[in-house]
Amino acid sequence: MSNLTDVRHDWTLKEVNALFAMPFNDLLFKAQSVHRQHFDPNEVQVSTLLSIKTGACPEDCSYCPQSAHYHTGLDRERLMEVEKVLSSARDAKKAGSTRFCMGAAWRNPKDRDMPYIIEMIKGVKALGLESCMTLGMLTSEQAMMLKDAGLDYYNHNLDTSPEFYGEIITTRTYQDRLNTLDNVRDSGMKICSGGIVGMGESANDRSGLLLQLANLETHPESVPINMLVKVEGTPMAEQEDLEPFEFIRTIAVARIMMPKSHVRLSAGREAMNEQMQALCFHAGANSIFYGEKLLTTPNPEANQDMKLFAKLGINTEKYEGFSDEAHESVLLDKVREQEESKMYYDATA
Ligand code: SAM
Ligand code: DTB
Ligand code: SF4
Repeated sequence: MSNLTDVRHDWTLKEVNALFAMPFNDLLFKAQSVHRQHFDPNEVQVSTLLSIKTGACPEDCSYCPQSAHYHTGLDRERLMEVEKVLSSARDAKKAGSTRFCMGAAWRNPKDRDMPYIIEMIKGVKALGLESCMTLGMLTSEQAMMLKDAGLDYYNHNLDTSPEFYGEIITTRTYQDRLNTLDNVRDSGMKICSGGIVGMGESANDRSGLLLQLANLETHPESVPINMLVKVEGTPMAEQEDLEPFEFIRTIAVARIMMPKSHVRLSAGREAMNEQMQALCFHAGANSIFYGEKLLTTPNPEANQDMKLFAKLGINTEKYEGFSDEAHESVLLDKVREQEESKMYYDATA
């Protein structure tokens, strides 16, 4: 067995399954111990998402509300104007977010889109935010263009194990995804890559996903673990809930296997209570998507998250561009606003 500071790339399925099978308290203790070797245990990084091009995607990812293959009632939208994107980025910064993630419902970006994408990256960087994009598959030339524009992170998820993958998506292969990750890595950008659980996969598939991520030559710097958001009209709408402890275990095992990566408690928080989220942070999650919307589905209100952080004594990670005072004052304003609206409600109830 490895010790708490090892960063390994040679995990076996048997070892991963053995981590999942540990008694819950032992697993959480191990994950928290690993976490403390590399991170401040009371600090969480916050990222805000924006859908810059929504719906009508040609891919058939069976969890996704944006696929043109399903009828989810989502209005399709063209690529957003650069100024509108930057206005959302300013709001995200005001709300205390340090990373701005822009997502497009594309199989891959087209050449004609690139000038706008590049302007968006430059604008977000100029605001002093970290930038992230998720635009589908990338060629090595496209990855270099994004890197040259200043993009910090590229998100491209493996989603699940290679074995289960074919039951979820048929329009692109697992190898296509690995190739895009290679192109992003070679460009020098940081990688954000994770997956979704609760899609009806087996325990071996959850292990298999983490095995793929942790055995990459370099671990993704960010690892989003999404709980399936069930959307009416998709083939996954009626999927049975994943046992909540199994989700927390997935976070813990990801933390142990990729000790230096930020593990993000990603989609699905809207359906989680505070206690469950607190256990995820205890298991080593140290990043969230912050703001009332993910790409197209709801996320907890920023005020709710700030209140939870206050209850847990969690601070949000700062970014170079932020002074401590500016950061604190943004967050305190948020909590104060919430308190005032509660007092008003109590007084008028
Ligand atoms: N179209 C690009 C792509 O798929 O490569 C980027 C955007 S796509 C919406 C980004 C990721 O969102 C997907 O890889 C998937 O992991 C996640 N996602 C999409 N729908 C989801 C859902 N219903 N529940 C949880 N995660 C979801
Ligand atoms: C990731 O792993 N999760 C985010 C982000 N990367 C792009 C997306 C979650 C999408 C949830 C469904 C929706 O809001 O459309
Ligand atoms: Fe399209 Fe991305 Fe949704 Fe798949 S996950 S259908 S590629 S937007």
